[in-house]
Amino acid sequence: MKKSDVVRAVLGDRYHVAPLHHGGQAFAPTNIALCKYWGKRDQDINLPLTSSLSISLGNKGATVDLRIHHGAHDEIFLNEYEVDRVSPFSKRLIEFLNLFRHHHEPRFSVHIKSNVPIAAGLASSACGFASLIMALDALFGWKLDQRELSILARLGSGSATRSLWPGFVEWHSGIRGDGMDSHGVMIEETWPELCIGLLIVSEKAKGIPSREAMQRTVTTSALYSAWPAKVSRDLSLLKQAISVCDFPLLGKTAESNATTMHATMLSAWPPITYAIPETLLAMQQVWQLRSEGLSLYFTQDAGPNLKLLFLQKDIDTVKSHFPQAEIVQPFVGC
Ligand code: 2P0
Repeated sequence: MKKSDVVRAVLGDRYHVAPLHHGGQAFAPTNIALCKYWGKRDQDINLPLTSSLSISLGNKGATVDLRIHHGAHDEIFLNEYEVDRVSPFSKRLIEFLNLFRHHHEPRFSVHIKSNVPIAAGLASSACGFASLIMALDALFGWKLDQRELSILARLGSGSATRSLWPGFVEWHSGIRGDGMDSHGVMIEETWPELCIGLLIVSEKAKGIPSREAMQRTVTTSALYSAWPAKVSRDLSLLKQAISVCDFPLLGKTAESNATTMHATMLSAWPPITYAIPETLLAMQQVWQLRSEGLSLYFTQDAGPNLKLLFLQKDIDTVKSHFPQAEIVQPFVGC
């Protein structure tokens, strides 16, 4: 199955219709996985080996402003700066845009504004591709539903599948070869007291792309065979925790899911770790505070930064120990 086959299947007779408007604009939140997506059953159309579950970060994410451009090439701007057309960032984006047009026509001017650090393990590709597919939908006037948008966002980046909704989202892995059953599903429950602290220990781009790290883990780690069962257990624990607002259960399950994912990477060959010394120091600080009675947990993605998980009642305590953390309340003000 190729990406273009999926696009054709989703768009049907809307495939390659002329744009309805001159522009389209959309915002998508970034999302943090509480149960991670790590490993693919299809690398071309980003089908995962397991389901995953995330929380979207309110107004932290990306806004895409897409316009028809009458120049010789697409132009891409990130936070007001033009990005080199031949950079890996632009190439990936242009490759995605090409799925929806004939022979590079129409050309686009793409303005992306992101308020999350790019490539620091804060899922910038997730909100980037989710907002891009929504902006394309607005520009072409396809009127796709959220499920269809989620399937198309997945072609840009797996984690983008979950960035079409606020709050908790489960990405069902699906079993079909064409991936039509592999999309996000919103979990209705909200949890206003839930807080996430973005603890940036480094804004440097990650050394190894998650795409490559994931594949290396699947093919070389002896621990990976235990991962699908761990995910299935953690998904049901997380859904239980969300349904009854059991914070220690949510925190413990999310932290253990993340440390297990990183253990599979460390056991890959050549070994992979996204942690730097500051990451481990922050982890130890969380464990120390927890042993002293604070209900504080973390999760970590494909980068050195941690996301702290805690409840609103502990905001001041968390701020006093981690003054540099940016605190997000995913369910407040949305
Ligand atoms: C996640 N990550 O569930 C996991 C946890 C990183 C660690 O999804 O190859 O950029 O584009 O499908 O989505 C990062 O991988 O990978 C990711 P592709 P993606 O959030």
